Amino acid sequence: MIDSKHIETKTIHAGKVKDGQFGALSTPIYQTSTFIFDNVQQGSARFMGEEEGFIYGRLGNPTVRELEQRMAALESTEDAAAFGSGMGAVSATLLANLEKGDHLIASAALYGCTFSLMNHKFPQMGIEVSFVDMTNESEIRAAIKENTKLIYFETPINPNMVVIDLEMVANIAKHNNLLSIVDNTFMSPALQNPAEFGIDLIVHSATKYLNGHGDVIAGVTCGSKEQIENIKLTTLKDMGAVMSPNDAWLIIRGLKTLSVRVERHCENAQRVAEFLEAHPRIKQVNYPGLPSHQGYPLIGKQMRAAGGIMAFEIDGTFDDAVTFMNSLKLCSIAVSLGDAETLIQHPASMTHSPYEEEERAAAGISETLIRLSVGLENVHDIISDLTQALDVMNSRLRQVG
Ligand code: LCS
Repeated sequence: MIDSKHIETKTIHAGKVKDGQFGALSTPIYQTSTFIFDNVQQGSARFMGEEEGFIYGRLGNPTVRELEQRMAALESTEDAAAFGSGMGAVSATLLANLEKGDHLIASAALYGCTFSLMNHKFPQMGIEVSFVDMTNESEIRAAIKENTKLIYFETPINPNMVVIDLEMVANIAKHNNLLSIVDNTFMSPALQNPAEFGIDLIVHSATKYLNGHGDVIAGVTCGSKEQIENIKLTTLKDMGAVMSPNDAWLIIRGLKTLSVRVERHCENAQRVAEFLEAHPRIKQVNYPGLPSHQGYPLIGKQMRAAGGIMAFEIDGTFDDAVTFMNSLKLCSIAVSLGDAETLIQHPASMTHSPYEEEERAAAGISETLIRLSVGLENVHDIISDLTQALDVMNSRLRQVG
């Protein structure tokens, strides 16, 4: 085991399992659904937890286990559990810690499907949710009730890029005996380690930066040994959103370049954000790397850099925004984020369509907000594409005028 504090070294070596059989450099893919026992006694001992070893693919797999160990090392937690999607991680982590009659406090703005799970499914299950402004400490404290079990949020928030103070929320949770859970998808462990600020559980959509190549749907939860064991023995085992060994292998490969990829995403995004902020047809840019952003003071404290994602408002109508997006040539109109390709999407009609119009307004997600996940292309090419699309929008406006 390599003992380094440096993220560049950790993404390549930390948690790696040495291949004792052939010394393979790259992790073997154990593409198997089950594992043969030497005899009945061994099978029984494994089921009883009296002997370590693999049993059946839904209960664990060596390739998936290596990814879990790598993620625990990267997030500085005791352990981790891998899932077949980010939503698999979110739902299994929440449901392992909630039961009928419980209450949780969540940020009003969240990824659309996480909001949908909490706003639609949880009430049907007798789980109550209070949606609050997570930047407002007194609003969080005021929402705590007798039956409150946990606090859940994202930082930066998908899609409006509001940054939440991890230490502030972790302290409220600790003083009130609540569990704190954060979705760290937008930052990845290359830029932010919530456990260092006292957050109990960290969920990821591994579909995004962790894998980084737009070819996998997956999720991971990191936390204490006790918490991860509870999730694995309840909602992961019995609800079954497990990760496939092939996907685990792709993510392990993706992790090796996480820190260099994220460094370039950040550099490119900073340049694009500055370009957009200075453009006369852009009304507002939400990017934590800009001094105008509410989260800027937390850079250097809880985030090592501002990341690769931003949201912005065109100075115009919804139709102008559509013209702009449809005129892009290099940037792809697609949901998801954290890939090599620059991706652009319209949250109100796409990722955040599970919100009703009034709910979106309450969560600070406007109808004209555009989200941009800045890729790894040459930044001049990205800016040229944005420029020409804004020019097309402008010329249409002049024709109409
Ligand atoms: N958490 C966050 C912050 C996300 O952005 C997403 C997906 C998920 C969890 C769920 O992960 P999945 O199950 O898709 O792996 N976000 C998406 C987005 O913004 N566009 O497309 C998917």
